Order: sequence, then structure tokens, then C-alpha cells
Amino acid sequence: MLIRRPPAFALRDNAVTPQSAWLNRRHVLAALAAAGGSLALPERAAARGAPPQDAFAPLKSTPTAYTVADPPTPWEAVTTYNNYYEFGTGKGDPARRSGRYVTRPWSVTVEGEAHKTGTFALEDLIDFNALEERIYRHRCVEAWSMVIPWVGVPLGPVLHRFAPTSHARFVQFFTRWERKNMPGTFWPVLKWPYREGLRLDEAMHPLAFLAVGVYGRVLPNQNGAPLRLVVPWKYGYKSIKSIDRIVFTRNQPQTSWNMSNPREYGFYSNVNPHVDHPRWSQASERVIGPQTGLAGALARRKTQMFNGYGDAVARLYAGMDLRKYH
Ligand SMILES: Nc1nc2c(c(=O)[nH]1)N[C@H]1C(S)=C(S)[C@@H](COP(=O)(O)O)O[C@H]1N2
Ligand SMILES: [Mo]
Repeated sequence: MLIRRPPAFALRDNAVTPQSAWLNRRHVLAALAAAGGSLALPERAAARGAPPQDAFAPLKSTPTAYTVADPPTPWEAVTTYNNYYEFGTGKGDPARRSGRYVTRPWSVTVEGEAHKTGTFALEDLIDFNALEERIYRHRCVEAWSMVIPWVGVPLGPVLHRFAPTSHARFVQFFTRWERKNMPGTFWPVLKWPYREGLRLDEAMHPLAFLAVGVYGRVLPNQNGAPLRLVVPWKYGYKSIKSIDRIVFTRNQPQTSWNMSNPREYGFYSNVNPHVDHPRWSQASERVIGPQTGLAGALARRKTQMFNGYGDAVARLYAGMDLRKYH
């Protein structure tokens, strides 16, 4: 077995921005892969144990079917233009106000229709030696979009390990509610703790992803540290952040946005250019970047059905009226 020394790109380097470090690393990885090198081993060994504090070791390569070719939205926009109402409703609030929120150590409680329930440490839930990178389109219901390089693992196999019972048809997720460090939750803007849900077959779909990082680094708080859902064919609010509870249910579970306004936010929330939000069109979207936030959001593109993932996910909704079940 060939053991390589960890390449320089595995080390933290404050002199480069995360995005340029990431682009370099991808470059080197591609070159090594082309040269037929086995490159993952030393870094994986180094990463064993506690999750890394900052940059992750090189990641398991991901089948390109799960990665879009579009250039990722710059790191600066991904980490400063956020929706995370626990920290405020302004796009800049999560980055500015989430600093005191502590996400280590972390555990997740699993309840409901499953044979293996209980409370699990993050490291027991996620195999930090088997992380993948997936570059997904991200489409907010507010009609803007990004392309984000997530780091994580597919959701399905994680849920499978809890052995859902034959009665389990849905799965619900909750965000940790830490009142004192979540200034946005002093107001009942939404039903706290933030909650979301999927039908179990949606959750088991290979595109559904649990992210622990972005741009090769541990998730910043504003992006949902330490563990968040990513469901790329649905509007962004389904992709719940900072998950601390998972409940398998028989019936369709409550979701925060649906509870706040069921007419505007359905349970399914699949990206659909033909079903407008009651207050605005979903036919097109603002593309965020290259600069941060609104200043960069000048480009527009047409919204794609299921956010462009229709070939993979349309079968989940065969025979359903997607206007009624929006
Ligand atoms: N707990 C929690 N999760 C959340 C939200 C939130 O307010 N609270 N906002 C959602 C919305 S509307 C979007 S668009 C995405 C934004 O993810 P990002 O900031 O990492 O791009 O997170 C989703 N997850
Ligand atoms: Mo959103």
C-alpha cells in the first residue's frame, strides 16, 4: 500500500481564502486522480477521532451525477447571505449574530417509529472518514439561487441505521433551540424550534444529503453547524440547519413554514416554475454572486422543475397533483 505524506493543501492556511484553497485542492485532487494515485488514506487516518476543527481531509470522490458543473457561488456570499431566522430575519444577521452559538460537543436524539432510538454523539452518527463533496444547486423560495459545494454524507444510510419500523412513513427534523444565543427566537416569527419533514422515500433518495461542511471546511454557524439537511430539489427552507432531533412518524409531520402560512408554504415545497408563490413568481430566479448578496444578484435564470433534478426525483411524485401538493 502506498502511503503518501499529507499534501500541503490538507493543512490550514490562513493566507488563502477558503474558496481559493478549495479550488486549488480540487485541482490537485483531479491531477492525482488522473495520475492514478490513491490519495485518501493518510488524511483519513489523520482525521480519525474527533471531527476536524477547520479544514477537512480530502474527501471521497462523488459520482458526478450528484454534482452540477456550474461554478460555485463565492464563499463570501455563501457565508454572509443566509436565511437562519433563529439569528434574525436579515440576510446578514446569521453571520453577524451566531458567534456565541456553540455546536461542539453535539448529539442528536432519535425518536418515534424506529427500532434503534436514543441519543447519539455526532461522531457516531456521521462517519467523518467517509465524507463526500457534492456541488448542489440551492434554490430559495424567495426566488434566488446559489451553487454550493457541500461536504457530508447521504441521508438515507444514516436513517437506515435507526431501523425505521414498517409504520414509519415520514421523518421530521428539529433545529436545536438555544434561546439565549438565538436572538431571533424572542419573536414568534416562526414556530420554534424550527422543524421540517420529508416523506421517508424522499429522505431515502440518494440526492438527500446531511452536510457537516462547505467549501472543504467545517460548516460555519450561519450555514447550519454542525449538521444540516440539504434537499436540492426543494426550496431552501426544507434544508433545516443545526439538527438535534429526528423523529420517524406515521403521519405527515408539522413543518415551521407550513404552520406559519400553509397557503404559501406547502409540505412538499418542490421547486416548481409553474406554481407561483402567492406573492411572487417562481418562473425565474436571481443568481447570487459573484459579489456578496444583493449587489451581485443581477443575473437571472429560468427556474428549472425540481431545481434541475427532475430526472432523478420526478418518479417520487408520479401521479401526484403538484399544484395541490405544492
Ligand atoms: N433552523 C433553520 N434552518 C433553516 C432556515 C432557518 O431559518 N432556520 N432557513 C432555511 C432557508 S429559507 C434557506 S434558503 C436555507 C439557507 O441555507 P444557507 O444559509 O446555508 O444558504 O436554510 C434553511 N434552513
Ligand atoms: Mo429560503
